[in-house]
Amino acid sequence: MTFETPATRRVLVARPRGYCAGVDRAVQAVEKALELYGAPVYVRKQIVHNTHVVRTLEKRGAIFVEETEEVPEGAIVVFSAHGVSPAVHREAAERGLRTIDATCPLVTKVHNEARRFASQDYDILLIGHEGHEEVEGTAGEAPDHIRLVDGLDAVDTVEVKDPDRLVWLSQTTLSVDETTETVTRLKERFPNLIDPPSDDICYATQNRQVAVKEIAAEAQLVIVVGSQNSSNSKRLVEVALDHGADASYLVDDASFIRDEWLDGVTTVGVTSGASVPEDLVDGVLAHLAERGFADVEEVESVQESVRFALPHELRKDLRAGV
Ligand code: 0CG
Ligand code: SF4
Repeated sequence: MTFETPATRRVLVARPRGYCAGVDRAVQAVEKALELYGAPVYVRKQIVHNTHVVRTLEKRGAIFVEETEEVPEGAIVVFSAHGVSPAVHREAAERGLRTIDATCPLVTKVHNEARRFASQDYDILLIGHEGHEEVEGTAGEAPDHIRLVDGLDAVDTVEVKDPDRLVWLSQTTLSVDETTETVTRLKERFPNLIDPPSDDICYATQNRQVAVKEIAAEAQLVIVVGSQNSSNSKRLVEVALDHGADASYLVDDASFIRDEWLDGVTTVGVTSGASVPEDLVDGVLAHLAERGFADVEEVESVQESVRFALPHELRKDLRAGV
C-alpha cells in the first residue's frame, strides 16, 4: 500500500453529523423505560436503524420484535422512531399492551398531513422507499388515498384517481436533490400537483446532506458511518459521490474500513447518519490516525439546536416518580 507523505494527509469531519433530535429522544425513551419499569422492555422493530444502538439496548434488557403479536399481553412495548400505522396501534390496544410511542414528531407531522389531505379526498403521491418502515406507517394512515412513488422510474407509471386533486408528501430521510427532481417530473405529468404545506424531508436529513457536500468537494474518499438499512445514512454516500468524492462507503464502524480505500488518498471526509452514536465516529478517527491521518478538521456547515421532549407516556410516569 502506498501512503502519501504524512504532512499531506488530513481528515475533514462534517458537522452536523450523527444523532438527530428524533433519534436521541427514541433511544432515551427505551433507556428511561428500562430504568422506570425494569427489563424486559419490548421494542417493535429497530428503535433506530443502527446495529450498535440495537445491540447496546439489547444488553440492557430491551427485546426487539418484528410485530406486536410477539409481545406478551400486558407488557410494555416501544414503537420505533420511524412511526407505525393506526392498525399497529389498534393491534397493541387489542392485546392490552402498554405502549410508548417514540415516533419522531417530524414523522407524526407527515402522518397528520396524510390524514388531512385524505379527509379532503386528495390522492397523495408519497415519495419514498418501498418497504421502509416509515413509508409503511405513513401509508397506513390513508391506504386508499396514498400512492407510493419510489424513485424517478415510478413517475411515469403511478396511477391517480383525479389529477386535479393531487398532493405530494415524502419520507423524511430522502435525498433533497433527488426528491426535487422527482417532484419536477411529477409536475410535468400532473401540472396541478400541489406541494406539502412544509418540508417533509426533515431538518436533520437536510443539514447532514449540506454538510457532506462541503467535505466531499475536498475529499477523495468520504467514509459515512451508519448501518446498511439506514435511509438517511445511505443517502449521504450518494450525495458525497455526486458532489466530488471519488469514492464513498457506508460502514457500521471502523472495523469495516479497508486499507486499500486509503491508497493514494490525501483527504478523507468523515460523517455519520442520524442514527449513529458519536463513539463510532471516534473509532473511525482513531483508526485513520493510526494510518497517518492524524490532522483532523471539523467543518461546520449549519448549526443545530433542535430538541424534542420525551414521549408523553414516559413524562407522566417520570413526574409521578413511578
Ligand atoms: O434513515 P432512516 O429513516 O432509515 O432511519 P434511521 O433510524 O437511520 O435514522 C433516523 C431515524 C429514525
Ligand atoms: Fe426525526 Fe429526521 Fe431524525 Fe427521522 S431523521 S428521527 S424525521 S429528526
